[in-house]
Amino acid sequence: MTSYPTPLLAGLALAALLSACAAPQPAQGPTRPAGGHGLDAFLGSYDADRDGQVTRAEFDAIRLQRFKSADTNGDGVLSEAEYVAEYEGRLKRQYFDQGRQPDKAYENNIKQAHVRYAIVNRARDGKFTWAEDQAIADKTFKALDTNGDGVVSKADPQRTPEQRRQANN
Ligand SMILES: [Ca+2]
Ligand SMILES: [Ca+2]
Ligand SMILES: [Ca+2]
Repeated sequence: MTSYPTPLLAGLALAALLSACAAPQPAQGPTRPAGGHGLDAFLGSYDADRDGQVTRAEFDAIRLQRFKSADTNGDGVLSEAEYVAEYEGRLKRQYFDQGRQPDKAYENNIKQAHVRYAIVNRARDGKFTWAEDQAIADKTFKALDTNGDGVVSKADPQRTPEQRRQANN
């Protein structure tokens, strides 16, 4: 049996309910499921209701959905193979939607997914947990919500790569 933290699920369900009341049109899902870099890619990957902003609830709901679908053996943690397979599934869909054949960039993206796994699975124990994912989600979301209003949108001034480098030093 896999157990995910139920208060989080309840919170997500509530958030989904609230946003469904606020926005009568049905959610259409993200435009760019396999993502990429930058604010546009982030909005494309996580703005499920396509209102131009990503709430923390939207971000968490999609991450949880990905985590659960990636956990094919249902043990509650992601192995490297599970993590990469889930990413590859999304990448395949994106290529299919764009009518593209797998190319050099595709192979590089898969290689990058292996590199990412090594980074996210800090303990190097082959068990990437939902708690580890949430810690990364916190950092990612805060880094993009530069105006600190709790949502990520085009209203958040993005740092240039140069500024980002300086901030990291
Ligand atoms: Ca949204
Ligand atoms: Ca697993
Ligand atoms: Ca913001």
